[in-house]
Amino acid sequence: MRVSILSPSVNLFNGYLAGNNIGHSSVSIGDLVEVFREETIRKTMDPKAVVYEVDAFKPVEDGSEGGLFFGVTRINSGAVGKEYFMTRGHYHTMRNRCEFYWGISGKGLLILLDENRQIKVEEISPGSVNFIPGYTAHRMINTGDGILTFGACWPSDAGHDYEAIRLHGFGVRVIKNGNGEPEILPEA
Ligand code: M6P
Ligand code: ZN
Repeated sequence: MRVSILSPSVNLFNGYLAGNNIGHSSVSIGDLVEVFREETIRKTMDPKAVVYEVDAFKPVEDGSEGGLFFGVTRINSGAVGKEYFMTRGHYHTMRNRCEFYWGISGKGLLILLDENRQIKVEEISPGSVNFIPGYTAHRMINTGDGILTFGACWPSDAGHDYEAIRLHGFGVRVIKNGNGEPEILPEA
């Protein structure tokens, strides 16, 4: 029997994924209409400025049952007004599907919102692991001065539901206060 050794197509430690079955997406200021509190400020900003990028390793078909996807997201440091750059945030279309997030570089906060609108905020830093239960929307926020890079692993049939967030929001906003520290405010 001859067994050959293949090099892995994914390298986690540099914060980038490259190789077969890896998709790349980039989300800019112009894509995030009405996501930040200060929509009027967002409209004055360069629409091409990148807020975050996602590399997603999808070794099985999107939507297939039983598989897993693996992503790396890089959120730039920045803000719209006082509100830190963040992901759009989503529930899973299949509401009971869970996910892991883990910190690779930089620092931030993970907002978890369940269907009873109970909110939990968890810190993320290099090496930290966060479990996202089912029925829970999740949004990552870069509260640091550098790029926040985090990994994610989720079921291939989870899907993304952005609509519930667009309609009802996350319940809280994370802003940089006068001391330069993150502060969590109830959504107006
Ligand atoms: C992580 C995963 C992805 C998600 C990405 C960006 O990598 O949770 O499924 O797409 O973050 O988050 P969002 O889709 O909310 O913008
Ligand atoms: Zn998810």
